[in-house]
Amino acid sequence: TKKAFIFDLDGVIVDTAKYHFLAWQKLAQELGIEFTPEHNEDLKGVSRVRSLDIILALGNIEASQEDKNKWLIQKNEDYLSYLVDMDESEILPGVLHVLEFIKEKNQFIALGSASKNARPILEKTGILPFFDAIVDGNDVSNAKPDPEVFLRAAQLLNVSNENAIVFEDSVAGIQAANIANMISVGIGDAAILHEAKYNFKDFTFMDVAFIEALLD
Ligand code: B16
Ligand code: MG
Repeated sequence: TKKAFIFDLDGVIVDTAKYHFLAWQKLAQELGIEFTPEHNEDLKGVSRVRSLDIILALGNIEASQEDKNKWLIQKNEDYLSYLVDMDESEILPGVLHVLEFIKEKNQFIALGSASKNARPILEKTGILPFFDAIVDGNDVSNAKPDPEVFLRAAQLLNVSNENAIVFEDSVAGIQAANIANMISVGIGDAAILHEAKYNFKDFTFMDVAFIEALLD
């Protein structure tokens, strides 16, 4: 049976977390809210709308829906301005090698991301053709740890959950994969991602033999 290898985007394929941080920090500054890199950790894998709520809570700010909508647009415009010059050099180390190996082995590759900006990022970095299915923030209504994003990716490929492998850098994403009965692979700090079935600091630590061993 063919397996589905489902990749999270931010923190797994590209390091866009730094751009999200810059854009949120700019907004926070305007609102007089202190927003640090540590605070930013809590936004990983979290939707845009919830991210804003978390930041406003930090500053004890209650805002109208109108203001919130305005700030969400402003944050996204700033974020997109950082992506203008994005190219393949922003793909995280080891990722291309793994994508190529999975393709060579004739297995499925999918994206399972909370981001509404996923497609342009895959295009700019030149890796869009690798993907057999893309499920992103435009397609789902329930955020990780709800498994919706990964379930839909597996469904699109007609692969059962047990035959899906999820690469994730966020705790919520690992939990979502586990809830879906998929094989969870943490990319990042193993102490933080300890609920994952397997852990790798990054893709340079993942030998293709690991992928090979998951196939049958
Ligand atoms: P956007 P992922 C997530 O992407 C990011 O980790 C998170 O920080 C961001 O707020 C979210 O996407 C929404 O992104 O504002 O572009 O729609 O890690 O699920 O690939
Ligand atoms: Mg992520």
